[in-house]
Parts: sequence; structure tokens; C-alpha cells
Amino acid sequence: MTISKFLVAAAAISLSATAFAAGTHGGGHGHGAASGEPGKASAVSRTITVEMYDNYYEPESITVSPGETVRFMVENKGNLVHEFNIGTPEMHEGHQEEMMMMVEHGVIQGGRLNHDMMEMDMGNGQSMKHDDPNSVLLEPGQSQEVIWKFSDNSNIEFACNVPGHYQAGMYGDVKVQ
Ligand SMILES: [Cu+2]
Repeated sequence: MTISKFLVAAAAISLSATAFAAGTHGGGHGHGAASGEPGKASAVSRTITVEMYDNYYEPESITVSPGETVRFMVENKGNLVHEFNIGTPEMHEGHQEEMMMMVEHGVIQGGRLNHDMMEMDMGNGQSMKHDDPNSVLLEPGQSQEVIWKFSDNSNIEFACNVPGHYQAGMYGDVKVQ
């Protein structure tokens, strides 16, 4: 929830009502209660490799069973910073406003992340770290795993919420069956 805490602090400074709303709606950033929960490595039934390009995923959709725990090996093969985030369309929409703030504050700079900025204390120990268990944010060439236990909610997408990417089609369906 570090980004949401940052948002609240930033909204207080900028008096930005929209940004504040983004941080409070739908339980805030990324917890993913509606889309499942962080999975345990011991419960993983399958590993799926997900490649990220500018601006799409390979594969474009996946099928899981209700309650299944999947290890995603996420690789950024594009030239831009990309995110792999598991959530409902509503969660992604809220997260896109937060990501917009990360761009505006120089945390995301096209093909790189400003790690110093992400670590920076925004006051009260809050930072713009992107460390929620349902997502990874990667620079070109980076890879990282996400272990996620899906619920029976079939209204789930994996998506990149870097500004403009979702709109360019950088999302995929999770079919739960
Ligand atoms: Cu992207």
C-alpha cells in the first residue's frame, strides 16, 4: 500500500481531489482481494512465462482453475518500462491514476525507473515503491516472478498500467474455468 499512502500525502499537498479519490476507491492499490491472493511457492501447480513487449503481452490470455496457484515468470523484452499486474478492470483503472503520478514525479522515465525516487521517503516512512504482491514493474531486460493464487472471480485481467499502455491494448484476459 505504499503508493496509496504516498497518494494521500501528495493529494494533501496538491489538493488534487481526483488523485485522492484514486487512492481511496476500491480499497486502494493492488491488494487484489477480489482477484485472489499472494500464492505460496509450495502450492504452485504451473509456471507460465509472460513476455512483455511495447505494448502487448505474450501470451495474450491465460486460463486457470479456481483456486489455482500459478508462478508467473515475467520478462520485459520491450524497450519501455512495463508492468504485469493481476486485478479486476476497476483495480487497473484506479492503478492507472497512481501510475500517472509516478510518471509525473519522474519515477517512471520511459525505458527506466528512478530507483532513488522510489526509495525516497515522502514523509512518515511512505515511499513510491512498487512492491505489491499482485504486480511487478520492470525495466527493459529485467525479469521477476509473481506467485498468485486465483479466486473464482472470472472478471480478472493482467494489465500494464503505465500511462497509455492499457489504452494501447496492453492487457490480457484471465479465464477462470
Ligand atoms: Cu506497458
